[in-house]
Amino acid sequence: MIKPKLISFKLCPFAQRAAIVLNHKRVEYDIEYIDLASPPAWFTKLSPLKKVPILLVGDNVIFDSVVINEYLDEAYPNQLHPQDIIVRAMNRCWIEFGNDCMWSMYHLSMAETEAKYNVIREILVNKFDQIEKVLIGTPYFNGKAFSLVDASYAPFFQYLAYLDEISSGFFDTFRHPKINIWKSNLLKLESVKRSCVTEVGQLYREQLQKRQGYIPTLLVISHGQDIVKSNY
Ligand SMILES: N[C@@H](CCC(=O)N[C@@H](CS)C(=O)NCC(=O)O)C(=O)O
Repeated sequence: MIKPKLISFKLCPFAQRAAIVLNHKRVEYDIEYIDLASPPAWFTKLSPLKKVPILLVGDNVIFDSVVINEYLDEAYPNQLHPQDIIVRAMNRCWIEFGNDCMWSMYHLSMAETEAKYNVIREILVNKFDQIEKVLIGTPYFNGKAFSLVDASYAPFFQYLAYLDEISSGFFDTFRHPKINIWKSNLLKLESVKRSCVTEVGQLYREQLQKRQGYIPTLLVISHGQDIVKSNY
């Protein structure tokens, strides 16, 4: 089988989803991180939406993390998507919901003022209320078997945990006990830990620091070390 190559960016949670599936399935793959602020010409030519991730399989360019993961699931043994077609459809629905959560988190990190930040935070917490209601399995979304939904949410939880260190309150164990258990189960998986560069937390804080918004006012980076200013 052709060895796939994942084109990524060190701070892309979408690309991380594909790396998780590749790791989980123990697929041999190459990975190349590009600088999205100054993408190489070959990438701009290859990527129809100019976004990462793309997966190169021979001459084929597969784009969008959800499509890439579906491809990987079909191409390699040990199917992660559930067999039952209605469960599979519901899983796809919640993956789409996870995309929405990811964008809320992005908007949260870009919020210009505390008031805007609080509005988006409320939207995200309300989304958590909905997820909490559909979470019936343990340790993973569908129960015992790790699936594509899990791979989709793990990077979201990872980045939200970084934001939570700066402005806590996303992971309310009383309001969302099941989400908290799910999140912890996902973040301790080796396939998740190995899906990003080790310095991702620091890079993310540096990226936040550069933004003109509310979040940077809570975070000061000095001499390579983070100092989180308490907002309470
Ligand atoms: N729906 C896409 C979203 C990918 C995405 O937005 N990637 C970001 C980096 S995390 C990107 O490449 N942005 C560059 C741009 O928008 O120009 C997916 O799931 O793969």
